[in-house]
Amino acid sequence: MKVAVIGATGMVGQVMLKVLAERDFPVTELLPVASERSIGSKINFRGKEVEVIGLEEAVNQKPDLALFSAGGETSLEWAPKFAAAGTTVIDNSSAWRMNPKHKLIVPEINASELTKEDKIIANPNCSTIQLVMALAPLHKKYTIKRVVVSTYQSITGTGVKAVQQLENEYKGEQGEMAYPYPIHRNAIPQCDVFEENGYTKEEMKLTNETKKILQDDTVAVTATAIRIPVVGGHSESVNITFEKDFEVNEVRRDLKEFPGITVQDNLDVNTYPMPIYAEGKDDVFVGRIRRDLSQPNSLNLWIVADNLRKGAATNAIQIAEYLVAIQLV
Ligand code: A2P
Ligand code: 11C
Repeated sequence: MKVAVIGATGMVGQVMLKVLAERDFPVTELLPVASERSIGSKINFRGKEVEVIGLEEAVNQKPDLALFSAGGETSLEWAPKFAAAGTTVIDNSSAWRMNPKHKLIVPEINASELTKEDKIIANPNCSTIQLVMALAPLHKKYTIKRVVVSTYQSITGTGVKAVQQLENEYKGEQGEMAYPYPIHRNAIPQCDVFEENGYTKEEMKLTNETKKILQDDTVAVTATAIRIPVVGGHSESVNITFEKDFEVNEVRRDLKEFPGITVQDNLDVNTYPMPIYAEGKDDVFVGRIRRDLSQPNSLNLWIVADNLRKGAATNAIQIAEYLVAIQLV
């Protein structure tokens, strides 16, 4: 299969290449694509050097599949051109996510929505993916009324510039700032830009994308997204109120049984999810599962996942694997 990775030199693109190789995705030809300034440079794929090409050349080569992670504008302009050439696009940007004509997919939850008509498929935001992974099985069984989520997000979600900012701050050096404030020894209550309603874009993605994936607008979601000086994964403190009551042990079992979730919840030995252990893994880790003692039918959870893997590259490649398995690509 001819596979184009758009944004192959970027933070998520590099992880996409790694995950394609690790999972033995049937790539017969790889087309690594980046901006003009990278054309002609070499990237490594499965131990071989491959030359980076531009978007025009890639579309002319009519790949079977294109994985996009080069920002919303590139996706808006180029995904339709690839689709018109017969390529199936899986897009990691926010460009198509809330467009009602496009599906927003987390394979464990709603891959069965996909049909051969879907030529541009949206990959959700990283913090949304790990949240809905835990919500989906619980919503099915106990019916979620409301979710209150606070995130503790890795700087890798912002990209290379943020990683550089933190490294500069460690060393006490001046450099380009990805954030309006220092991130070392800090917590910044702003992920992405503010909208008119006082929430950030990241917070609104958590609200809106969750409803779309669960196919249920009645699920109320309120979010606060915080950037912390961590690499390796996003963490989320989640409070859920259900319509029906539950047994905590049964919830633990429901989560354990859901594909792609690993429960890490043993207080006797201080076991709970943390980004240093989630880093490099494909699963979503859930722990601190406990009843909210302050009101009926309510639960508290702690969810951690590698935002570049399940939050981006792995989820996109799992969508591709599903399409291959049912012969849509
Ligand atoms: P380049 O490395 O040439 O800038 P990140 O999210 O880590 O910043 O990475 C963004 C990725 O998207 C990089 O691979 C970058 O390529 C690529 N990219 C950015 N703008 C464009 C564009 N206009 N056309 C194609 N690729 C782009
Ligand atoms: C962050 N969630 O950590 C962002 C990064 O919509 O795909 C990914 C942005 C997106 O800041």
